[in-house]
Amino acid sequence: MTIPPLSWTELEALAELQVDPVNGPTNAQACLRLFGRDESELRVTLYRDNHAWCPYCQKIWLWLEEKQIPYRIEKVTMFCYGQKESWYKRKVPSGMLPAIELDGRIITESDDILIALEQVYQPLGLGMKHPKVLPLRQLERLLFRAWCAWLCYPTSSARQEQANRAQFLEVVEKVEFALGSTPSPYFLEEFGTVDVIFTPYVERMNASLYYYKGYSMREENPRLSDWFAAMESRPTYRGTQSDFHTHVHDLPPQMGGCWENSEPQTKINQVKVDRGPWDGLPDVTYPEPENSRTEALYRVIKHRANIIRVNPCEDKLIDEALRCALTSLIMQQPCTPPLGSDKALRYLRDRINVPRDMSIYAAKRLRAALEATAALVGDEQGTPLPTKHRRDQNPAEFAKRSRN
Ligand SMILES: N[C@@H](CCC(=O)N[C@@H](CS)C(=O)NCC(=O)O)C(=O)O
Repeated sequence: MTIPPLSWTELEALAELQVDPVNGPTNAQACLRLFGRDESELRVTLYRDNHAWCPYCQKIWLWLEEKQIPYRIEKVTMFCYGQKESWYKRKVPSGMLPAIELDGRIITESDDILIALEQVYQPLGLGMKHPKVLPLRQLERLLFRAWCAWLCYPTSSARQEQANRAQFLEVVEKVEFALGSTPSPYFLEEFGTVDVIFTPYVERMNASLYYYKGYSMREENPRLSDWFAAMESRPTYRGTQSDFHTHVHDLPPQMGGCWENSEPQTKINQVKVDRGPWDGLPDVTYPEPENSRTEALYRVIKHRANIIRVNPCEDKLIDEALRCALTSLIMQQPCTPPLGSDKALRYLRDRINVPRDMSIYAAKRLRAALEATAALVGDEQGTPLPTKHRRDQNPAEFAKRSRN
């Protein structure tokens, strides 16, 4: 038995969500963060990418959120999904992200940015140049290079693949040792800069190795597992946290390619990430918030005009199909969409972007509702996601509403 779709007005009435992007918890939608303080205290603007894909931007974002420094956010297009804004190139000719403007001075390079921020606002825990921090910063770069060597180059033989894997695991052992050398789940006695520096790439390693190499970094390493759980206890991290689906499809164009191996586990993991079920993936372990369905509904309703417009299927078809998926999401009952809309629903399923669009659990709920609704009428997949660029995600298409 399936139920009829609700109208947009009926759906809107169910999408009541209290959001305060400026003073509330960390979120990807805000263009201003005040933490309850006055605008006169603003000294910092963070320039970061629209989609929250840039790992070095996440590092600065997390640091500012942890320190509760009032700041503005200006979102800039990355080369892989659109055209770099000319106003940004006048400020930063290379177009590279992140950058900050601190008291009118532009600073680039994420490490230099943190050092400059520490001078004004004091370090987060131990500072960037502290003797306990320096070797851990080097370890993070060592881990990054071993990850790139394994993931981002094609291998000529199974032996080479094994050697790359072994080299990465050797560095992971060093990370496990470092994490185990203090009683806290963090890298040092207390949470601080080092944890912020490790976060962006460890999150991307966890996602990409699961999907392209069949290796579950978070599940196979007890100290890293505890570290992830500790990070997830922080609302700041939750607000910047992405999911497996987003990362595995945003990384190839950014990294110049991600190469999968031939392990049976790799195929199994790829099906789970692409087709679901998405709950139970080791990309998040904190308990699901009560309002995840409402959050997903609220976010889709807010952007529905653009979501419908950019979908390759006819507007009327996706309009009704989308209402069916949202009705099913919120009423927790099946709602049959029009024939031929399976492809349109799956197109959207594959383009939900965490945390840009919504938080991780809201996205899982929405993906599941889109998939279950599509499956009622067919098994046609959406247009495949490109791997060389992501211009299907060009923010210019969402420009009018992207500042909300
Ligand atoms: N060493 C730099 C690296 C920054 C970097 O590589 N940024 C990339 C994005 S992750 C970038 O801006 N690329 C240009 C683009 O994609 O538009 C830092 O630490 O800030």
